[in-house]
Order: sequence, then structure tokens, then C-alpha cells
Amino acid sequence: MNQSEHMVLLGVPMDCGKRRRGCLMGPDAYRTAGIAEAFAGLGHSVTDLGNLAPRAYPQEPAGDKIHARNEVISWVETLSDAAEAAMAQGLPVFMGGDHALALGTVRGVANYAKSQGRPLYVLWLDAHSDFHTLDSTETGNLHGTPVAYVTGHAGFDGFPEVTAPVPADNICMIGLRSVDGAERVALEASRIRRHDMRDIDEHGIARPLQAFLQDVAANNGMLHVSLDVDFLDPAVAPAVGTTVPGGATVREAHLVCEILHDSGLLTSLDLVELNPFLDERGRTASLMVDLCASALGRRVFDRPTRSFS
Ligand code: 4U7
Ligand code: MN
Ligand code: MN
Ligand code: MN
Repeated sequence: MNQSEHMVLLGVPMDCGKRRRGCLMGPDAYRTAGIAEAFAGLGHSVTDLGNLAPRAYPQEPAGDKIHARNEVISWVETLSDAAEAAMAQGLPVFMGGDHALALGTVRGVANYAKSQGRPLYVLWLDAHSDFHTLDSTETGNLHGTPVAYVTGHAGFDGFPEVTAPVPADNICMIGLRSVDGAERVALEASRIRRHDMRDIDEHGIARPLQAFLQDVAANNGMLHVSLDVDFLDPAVAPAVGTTVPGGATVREAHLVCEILHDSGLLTSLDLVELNPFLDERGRTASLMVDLCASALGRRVFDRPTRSFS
């Protein structure tokens, strides 16, 4: 319990996964809110690798229905390599940036898990399922596609091949309340575990999470968590472009993070979709940092160790 980690912070000022701008300010907002100090205060060592940047990329084709396709492809290459390398150093925290960054981070983390002979599990905390392909997306915004990409769905021509696709069985989505028609059909045909807000209202948030973590532990899995700001209710987390009412409360989100810490299973973390341009006196950035602290061991009182295997 409370093992100390080496935290590796990577800034990902990616802003091209959708049209509304501002997520490029995310990494500096997390730094300003004290993310490194929060981890250090919990006894972890911290290295901030600074901000990543995409390599040069070809001009975007005129009239493409997909927004910033080439820029995203370039980011995916950069992020995938950076994620794989960071996994060997410690516990990477990808400070976004919009959710298109997960096309790269999850691809890289999955490659790393494969190299270790361990399965990768992904916990998707989000109002949205982000399960569109390039064919099904109606908005052309790639931040709505990472789950389809990393599970190896067809229709990502021009993107790096997904060399270690994440099995649908290893993915759990919690917080859903905005799922497009094509996503719903595809999700219902898949074995992805999905818990919408009604599920959470009826049964609480701890139970589905604990069931998932049991599985991760039983299979000696690595666990990547992708935390979209819009998982939270916009009343407490206004700094996001895609607000959807009826999201997780502050306590529900902390409980998720506290249980994650107790499990000792977390191996990498995305913080995505924070748009500081839309924030109110930094409250969303600060809440996200507080949630990170809970996930890395902040608590009021110690509890008896809980086993997840
Ligand atoms: B996020 C959407 F249409 N489904 O495809 C789309 F509702 O990373 C939203 O979860 C995607 O914030 C939201 O553009 C992506 C839309
Ligand atoms: Mn998302
Ligand atoms: Mn979302
Ligand atoms: Mn969004």
C-alpha cells in the first residue's frame, strides 16, 4: 500500500482533435495548479519532461471531412513513441491536450505492455464513448475516435497500424451520457464494458469499477486510465468544450481515484480535454489535480488494505 512511484509528466498541447481551441493551454494549467508538487507531497519522485510537439506533417487536403487529419497522424507517431519510452521510466501522466491524444498514448502503452508479456486494460472515464471510426464520425473531430482506433477497428487509413490492439474485453467505460447512434450500434456489438450515468445512479460507481479491477488484477494486467474532464458534471468542471449535464459528482470522481489507488494497478494516465480558456479561476484544473492526488494516494484516513486479486 502507498508504494512510491516515479511520476513522469508529459505535456501534450494537442488542440487539433476538434475545432474549438484552448486545450493547448492544458499542460501549463496543470503545472500552474501544482500537479508536480501534489505528487511530490505524496512521496513520489517527479520528472517533468516538458511539452511534446508533432513532427512536420503534410498540408491538410482541401475539403477533407476529417479535421486536421495529418496533424493528428503526426501527433500519434510522436505520442506513441514517447508513451512507450516513458512507461520504461515510471508512471506517465499525459497532460492534454484533447482526447485525440489517446490514439497515440494508448497505442504506445499497449506496445509496451505487449513487450512485457502483460495484457493492457483501459478505463475510459468520459461522458462520451469516443468509439467513432473515420467513416462513422459526423463531426470529423478525431477526439471522438480513440477507442475505435486502439481496439484495431478498420477505417483509419493513413494512421500508423495498431500493432497491439486492446481487446474489447479489457476496456471499461464509466460516465456515459452522450453516445451517437453509430457508436451505440458498434458498442452493443462489442464486448466493451459500458456504464452509463443511469447505471451509476442505480448501483453506485464503486461496484462496476471494482469488478473491472478484479479482472485486471487476476490477469496481471497493466492499467491505463483516460480521464476526460467531461466525465465530471459541468457544474463542477466547466473548463471543457463538450459539456454534458448529469456527470459525475466531485465525490464520485474522487471515489474512483481512491479505489484506483487502493488497487495499486494504475500504470499510466491521460488527463484530457481541459480547456483553460473556459475555466473559472482555475477551478477545473485544480479539481483535476486533486483527483490525480487521490489516485496517487491522498486520503483522509488509512484503510485496511483491500485485495483485488
Ligand atoms: B470527447 C461527438 F458528435 N460524439 O463525434 C463527436 F457528440 O473526447 C463528441 O469525449 C465527441 O470529448 C466527444 O464529435 C469527444 C459528438
Ligand atoms: Mn473523450
Ligand atoms: Mn468526452
Ligand atoms: Mn470533448
